[in-house]
Amino acid sequence: MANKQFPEGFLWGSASAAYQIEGAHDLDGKGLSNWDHFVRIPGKTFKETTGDVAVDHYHRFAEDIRLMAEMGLKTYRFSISWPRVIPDGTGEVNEAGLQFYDNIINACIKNDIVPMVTVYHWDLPQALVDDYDGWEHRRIVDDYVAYATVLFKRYGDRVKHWITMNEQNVFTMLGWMAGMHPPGDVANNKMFYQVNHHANMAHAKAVLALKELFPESKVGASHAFGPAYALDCKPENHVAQMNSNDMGNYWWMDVYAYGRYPKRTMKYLTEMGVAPQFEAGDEDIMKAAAAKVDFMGVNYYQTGVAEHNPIDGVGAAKEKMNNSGKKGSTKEVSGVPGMFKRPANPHLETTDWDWTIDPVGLRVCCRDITSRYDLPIVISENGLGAFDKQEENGRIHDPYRIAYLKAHIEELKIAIDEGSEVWAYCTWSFTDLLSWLNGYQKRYGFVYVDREEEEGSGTLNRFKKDSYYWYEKVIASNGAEMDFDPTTMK
Ligand code: BGP
Repeated sequence: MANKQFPEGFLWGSASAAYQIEGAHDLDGKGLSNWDHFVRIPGKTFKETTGDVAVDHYHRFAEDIRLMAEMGLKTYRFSISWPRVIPDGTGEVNEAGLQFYDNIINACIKNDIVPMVTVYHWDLPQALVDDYDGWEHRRIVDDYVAYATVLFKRYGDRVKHWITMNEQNVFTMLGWMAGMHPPGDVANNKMFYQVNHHANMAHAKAVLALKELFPESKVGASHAFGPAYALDCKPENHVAQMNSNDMGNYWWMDVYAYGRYPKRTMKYLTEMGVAPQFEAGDEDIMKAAAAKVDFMGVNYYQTGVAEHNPIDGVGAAKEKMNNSGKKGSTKEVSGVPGMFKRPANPHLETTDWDWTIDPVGLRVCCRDITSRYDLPIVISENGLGAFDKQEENGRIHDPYRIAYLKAHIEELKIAIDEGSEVWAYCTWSFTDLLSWLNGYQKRYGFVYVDREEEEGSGTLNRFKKDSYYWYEKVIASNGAEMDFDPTTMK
């Protein structure tokens, strides 16, 4: 049993994001966000779902945190809504918004749950978009840092773990390349890289600001790490794999950890005329911040495959992603001409939304980070989106989720045994919540929330799923007991 246990003090956690749970989108002085606008454009989200009410965490946070406490959760990762705190994005601060997060933080601490705060999980004040196109303008850097500093000053006495950015690679890729997140731009390579540079500078300056105020705090950014395997041992496919990891992962993680961009990709972007523009001093700031970053945050869901793609080969996907949960509806192979393409992996099962299920991939992430950066790791998200059904007696049997989490936690333990320093494992998510593009039917939580896509469709009441009881045992045994069968419970 002893050597099955995770390191002492390991943070067993779960995660959420403001827009996906809070609701109250226009209450108590909150400003509107880019997402409040985007979801109202017909066809952008599954069945036009919005986060107007979401799972009403704004009014039910006390109950949600009580459920976390009952489970024995060690850390809760949540995000703060920028427009709730600074309605116009810059300038006046909304005290009611700050108070809401005070209440959450205090409730966590009272229940021995370490609060882990994400500064930015995609909901940008719409006022900044109206004013100067948000992330597209360099002005965002100072506004972001001013916002982050408000949070650091207000909560820094109690919050010791900070995540500056959630999945910068995803919100920029879907926002400026795939047209699926705000602002809905397509194949805008030049802006994509520029926006990323702005986000990198915002991250870097916020790290420096935090360390100035609270040198002992722990800070990192959360990257959606999807490692690529080479299709086979053909040398050109190995090069494709290097290109894929460089462009899809190290482009962000090297900035967080080293304060510089990978050379091969920078050369490629320069040749294409889409490399980001720097201001004087940016490189020094990026390096100074990287030296102060404490951990690499990893959101891990799936791996990909890389294959050689000639310069006249396939480009970005034209088909829509599978947002319906109809398994097998993604067939298209996409890629970056001259760099790589992404065929399917015949060795892996997939979810109903066509995401590969690959527990070993989580170990690959940890091993890679340990070798490349030698930084501690926080798994800030990992989980399975599935169709859960509530039975008449109120129970929700989700053995598929338990199997998924168990397999991933086992691989995480192997990574730790192999030398990775892992501080935390946060599942996605604690309660069911809104999936940005996939509505409410794609459920991730330990706690079932009674609602469907239509507003007003359920009671919003909470119910513990089988996986809730299972994770409770995992936490109580510090990872040693993973075979508990919750269906045996009355
Ligand atoms: C990550 C995001 C989360 C969450 C999760 C599940 O990319 O950080 O906010 O949504 O993925 O994704 P989805 O909701 O698309 O299934």
